[in-house]
Amino acid sequence: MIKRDLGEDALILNTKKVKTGGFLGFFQKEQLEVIAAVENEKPKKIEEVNPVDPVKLVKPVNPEPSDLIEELKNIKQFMMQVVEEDHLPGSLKAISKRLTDEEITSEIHSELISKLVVAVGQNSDFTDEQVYRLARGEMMKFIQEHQQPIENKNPDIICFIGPTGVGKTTTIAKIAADYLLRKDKKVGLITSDTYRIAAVEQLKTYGEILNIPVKVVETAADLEKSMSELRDCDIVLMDTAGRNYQQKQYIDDLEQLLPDKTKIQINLVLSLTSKYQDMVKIIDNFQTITMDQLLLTKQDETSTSGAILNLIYHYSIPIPYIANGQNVPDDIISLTPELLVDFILGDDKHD
Ligand SMILES: Nc1nc2c(ncn2[C@@H]2O[C@H](COP(=O)(O)OP(=O)(O)OP(=O)(O)O)[C@@H](O)[C@H]2O)c(=O)[nH]1
Ligand SMILES: [Mg+2]
Repeated sequence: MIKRDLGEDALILNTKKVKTGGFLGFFQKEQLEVIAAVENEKPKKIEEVNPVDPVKLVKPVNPEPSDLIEELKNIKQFMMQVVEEDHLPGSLKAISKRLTDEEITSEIHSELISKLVVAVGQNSDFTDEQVYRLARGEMMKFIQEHQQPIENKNPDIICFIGPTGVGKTTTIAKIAADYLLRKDKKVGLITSDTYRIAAVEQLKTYGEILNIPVKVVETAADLEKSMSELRDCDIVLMDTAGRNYQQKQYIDDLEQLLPDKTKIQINLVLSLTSKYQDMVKIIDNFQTITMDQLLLTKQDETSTSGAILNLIYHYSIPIPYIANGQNVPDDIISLTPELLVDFILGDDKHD
């Protein structure tokens, strides 16, 4: 059917069975999804084709015909055999499994594996070690292509928002200490968390240890006043109450409080111990308050780091730091491509 519709040169890239329709999982129809491409035409995704129905063409994918077709040619001879993980060469199977175990999204997974299939396929005598090195190289390139540079817009105030208990206050203390002790900056702290018992005391304790001022605010007017009082500081960090940002109402509340976008840098803090889909939901909810950066915490408490790569790729947002423990100020690291490759593929102790 593909050849009939797209011509003799059509190339089938992937086929898979999908279930559609039905009710509560019953009465579903099994259909065949076929992804095909043809030279001299934009590749087309053929979706949910019932083998007995006419072929339906939908959604042209990324229109970069010349590069894409060149790449497709290379992939052609291998791709047919590697539709399923079982057919990957052994050395690549281990890498593929690793990416799956790290909970990397299928889009990133196929992109990385396709590149490796091409590289490895032409040199079938590669050792596992060589394939592992290739995988590191491809992943490094992928991160460098997609990682957003950290903006230096010099805001009046840097605000930390995020779900409950992810480590906002602790991370602020770590960053404050870094600015104060390593970068020799004058730091001020503000908190709007008058919601949780002892939240103010928690930040004030860090303020006392570091000997820096802490202001408590409840309204936008308080915030303006405190920012003005702290105008001598090189950097002002603002803590907020943890909220369930899967509910939009809390985002609206926050919007009432925060100053003009030009004055503020917003850091959304998320914990790597949470589910990727829940992170996605929270980020997607922040339409009205655009985040400038993401900070990820509790890396020490999870064995998977794929979410970091997923967020870099799917959200194009800078991720400057990863927090990896409870110790203030030590447990925070700058995220580099090398480090992320180590997290995902393991450093020297790989299988
Ligand atoms: N293991 C680990 N624990 C962390 C990390 N960051 C923070 N914590 C711990 O997580 C707990 C909550 O930290 P807080 O900084 O109070 O979190 P928060 O986001 O300010 O919490 P709320 O203000 O209540 O929303 C504390 O026990 C911290 O020590 C981290 O990177 N790794
Ligand atoms: Mg807090």
